[in-house]
Amino acid sequence: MQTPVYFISDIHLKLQASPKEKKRRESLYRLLDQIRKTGGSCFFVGDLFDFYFEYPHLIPKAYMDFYQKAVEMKNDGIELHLLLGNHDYWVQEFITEELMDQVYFDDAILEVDGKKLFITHGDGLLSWDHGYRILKKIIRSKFFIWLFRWVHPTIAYRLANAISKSGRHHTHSNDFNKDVRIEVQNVAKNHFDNGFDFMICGHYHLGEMFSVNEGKLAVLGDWFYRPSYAIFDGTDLTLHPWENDA
Ligand SMILES: [Mn+2]
Repeated sequence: MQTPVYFISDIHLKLQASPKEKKRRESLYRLLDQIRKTGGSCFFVGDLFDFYFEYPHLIPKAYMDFYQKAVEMKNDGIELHLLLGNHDYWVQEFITEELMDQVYFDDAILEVDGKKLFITHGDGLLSWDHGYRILKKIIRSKFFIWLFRWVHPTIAYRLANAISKSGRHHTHSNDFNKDVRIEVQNVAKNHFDNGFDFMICGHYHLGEMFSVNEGKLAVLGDWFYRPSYAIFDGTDLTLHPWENDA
């Protein structure tokens, strides 16, 4: 994989256009344009889309500007990687074959310039999250996806939009975040004990970096309140805020 590798997650591109959404996308595209200038790879660590479900002959039109930007990046020689999150797991050939260089349906293990990286979206990682892990298995099963495909797209997307609007996944209580910090660091420690140098995780919207033993853990921020990205330059992993004036 080409370095530097940029890691971004939880952008949650919305189905519904709004002035706020337009500003968010413009800010994202400024970062992506910067990546085009430096070269390297861009690794989306899940929940790039707030909802994505692809049908054999249909793709969502709400993300047209992103598809365009992705093509521009590829034309400039940027490698595009997408590890799927709990909001955008249901991709098919358009994403896997046309848009991205590589798509990961599960956690990814990378070896770049002699360093070992463990990359996970992070959903279902918490030890007490038993119910979610079962739900995750169901909604990712071939049968569920087959069944959902028979729901008319207009109804499927209306449903998704309603769920997305009611979602409060962007802010978590302080107590929850405290537990997450402890838990994710425990998971990271385990990986570092097994030879990994770095771990990158999304989903929890923290935008924080932790040193655990000899390793480093980045829990990426979301693109609502604390846009941030991590860079692996071939030696070290660092976390950076992006246009973070809110
Ligand atoms: Mn997520």
